[in-house]
Amino acid sequence: TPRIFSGIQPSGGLTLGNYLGALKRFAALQGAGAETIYCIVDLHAITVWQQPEILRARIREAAAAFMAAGVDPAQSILFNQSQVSAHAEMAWLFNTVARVGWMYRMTQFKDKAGKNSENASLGLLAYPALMAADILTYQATAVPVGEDQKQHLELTRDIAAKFNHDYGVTHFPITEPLIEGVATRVMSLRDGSRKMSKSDPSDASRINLTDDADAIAQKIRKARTDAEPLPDRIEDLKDRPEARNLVNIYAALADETPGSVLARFEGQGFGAFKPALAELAVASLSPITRKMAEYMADPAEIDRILGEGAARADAVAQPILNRTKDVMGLLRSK
Ligand code: AQP
Repeated sequence: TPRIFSGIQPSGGLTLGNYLGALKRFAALQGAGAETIYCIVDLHAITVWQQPEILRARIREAAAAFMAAGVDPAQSILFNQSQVSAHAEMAWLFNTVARVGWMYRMTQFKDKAGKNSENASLGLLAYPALMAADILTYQATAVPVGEDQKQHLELTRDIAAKFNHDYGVTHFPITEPLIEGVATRVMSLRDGSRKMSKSDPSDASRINLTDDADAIAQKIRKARTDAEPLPDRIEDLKDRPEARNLVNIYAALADETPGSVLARFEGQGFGAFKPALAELAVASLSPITRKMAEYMADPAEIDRILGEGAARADAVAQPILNRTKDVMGLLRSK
């Protein structure tokens, strides 16, 4: 059976971008004849500074968001990365396979390290090797992600191929990225050229999964747009990134194509479109926000679920890690 793996960083409150690009699809992929393994990647989050108490809360909040979005811990394995030591061990092995030059080429490293990259954590540079470890420790065959993770997935494939080649084995699969749908890159509500991101300093740029109905409606009302009416074809929004983004968000929330959304709103301006989008967003997200709050009310239960998920993940990961060590000639007691 195909095995699907994906993760989300608890580096902030999750956004509509994380929901449409990741969580909603994670839930949809369950029970479709594949094994699904989903991870809150806390070891990735600490590649930039995290306040310990806040991080702990955000790991639980992310777990609540997964479940509220429909990830069922009985159907999928749901856990946090640092509880399964195979991730960190495999990442070290991959640090010896990956090349330094591969890491410097990553656009996410360049973006997050900024001008003073000498001062970035070594972990931020090695981030993609840990991500390859997350995926390949389960020999996962497919990874659903948003567009921004495409380059890291190509690096995962490069690491798998180099490992297999260097050691003359077919140990690791060449994982397929699943970048599908109209919401693979949800943009900021304030700037149509930037990705909606949980770590954007402007709260108005994103919709948080914890936002209430008023906040959602207000952010959509204030979203940057233009004064033109909507056309009937999405291609005609090529040079209007903010407008295109809102139409794509509508389509993704409604499970429609952008074309069918435009067929309904053609010729209308944002005075009509924004209230309709706000209503749809509130109707879609409110049940998730409510369920998240219910889960968050019982942190001990979240910890129990994550602990159980970690034990199941560990059972899959250990034999693959052991086999990797054997292939590399590392001695272990049997
Ligand atoms: N704007 C987005 N549109 C579509 N998909 C998105 N994803 C993130 N932002 C968008 C997808 O969500 C998954 C988890 O992402 P992540 O938490 O690993 O980190 P990220 O991609 O770096 O996302 P953020 O929100 O921008 O986090 P920060 O601000 O911490 O860097 C991935 O599948 C991602 O593609």
